Amino acid sequence: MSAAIRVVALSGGIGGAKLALGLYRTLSPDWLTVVCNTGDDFEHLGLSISPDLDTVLYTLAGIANPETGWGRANETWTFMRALEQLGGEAWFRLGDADLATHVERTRRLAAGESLSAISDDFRTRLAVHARLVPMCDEPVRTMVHSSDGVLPFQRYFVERRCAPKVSGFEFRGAGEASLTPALCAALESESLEAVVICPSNPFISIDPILAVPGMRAAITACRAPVVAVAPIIGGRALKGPTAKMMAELGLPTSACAVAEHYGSLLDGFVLDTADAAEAEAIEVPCLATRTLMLSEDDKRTLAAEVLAFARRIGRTTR
Ligand code: FO1
Repeated sequence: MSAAIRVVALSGGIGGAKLALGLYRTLSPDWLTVVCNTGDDFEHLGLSISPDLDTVLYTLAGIANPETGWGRANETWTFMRALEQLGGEAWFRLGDADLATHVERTRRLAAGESLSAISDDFRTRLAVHARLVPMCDEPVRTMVHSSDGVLPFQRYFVERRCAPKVSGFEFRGAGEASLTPALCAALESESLEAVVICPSNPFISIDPILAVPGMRAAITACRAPVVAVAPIIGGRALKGPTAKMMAELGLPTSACAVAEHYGSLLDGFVLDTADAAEAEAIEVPCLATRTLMLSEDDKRTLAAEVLAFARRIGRTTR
């Protein structure tokens, strides 16, 4: 199974999915394994919701909502309107077609299937040839320590629109989680050429993945270079609360601070040309290029550049 794996990408939702799509379109599709954050997962309306897995699944399947980046394209909202009318919880929007994903995942989890098995089946049914693996099969829940108290991730992110000031994060359940066979196989692959940390939020999208016991060690032990792409351009995050969080955590809102956050995990770092001057202060080799991904071409070009850079720098002794 692991024979063809050349690239492992670590991803959160929307920002990470863009580069994952670029990698998917650049490589032979079955060369790619995307490891998705499941710290954002939660139980809502009796359903098991896995937002980042679904965002990557829909994006690679070409059925993601282009306006929001999450949910499905051409969605209808009959269920949500009816729920609202009955006074139900409407702060987290589940479209009619998207609902099918959550209902089916919930049924299969209750029947004893693992999240890995369900995700693999969903991606096969939606004709996605890359492997899509959750960071683990056990429930891990990101809790946000904030000026409004300790909040479950989606309450902070969607309901309160990231307004509370953050002071830290907790990945509840991570201590009991373990690496899945699919993930181990991907990272141990003899053909692995690069591990790419997508331009996702380091604190709430990538750190939960790295919090799974054994994950850092497995990444460090793999034969390929590890390259991260900065989610910050010119001191700002294009989407989402990365820059706001960094400021609230007392960090500079810079690409350099992101590289420092990943520290010795990295063999190389990709930052935007706007931040090229920061490369001098970064301890690993850097590639300064355009990291803004607006078009399909941007995604493919950045993916190809990241892979060429990884090949060029190779693996340092970690
Ligand atoms: N994000 C929102 O801002 N509002 C929503 O109502 C919302 C619903 C939603 C439903 C399914 C799904 O897979 C994702 C959804 N998201 C929504 C996105 C999600 O909350 C975040 O983007 C991620 O958790 C952060 O990566």
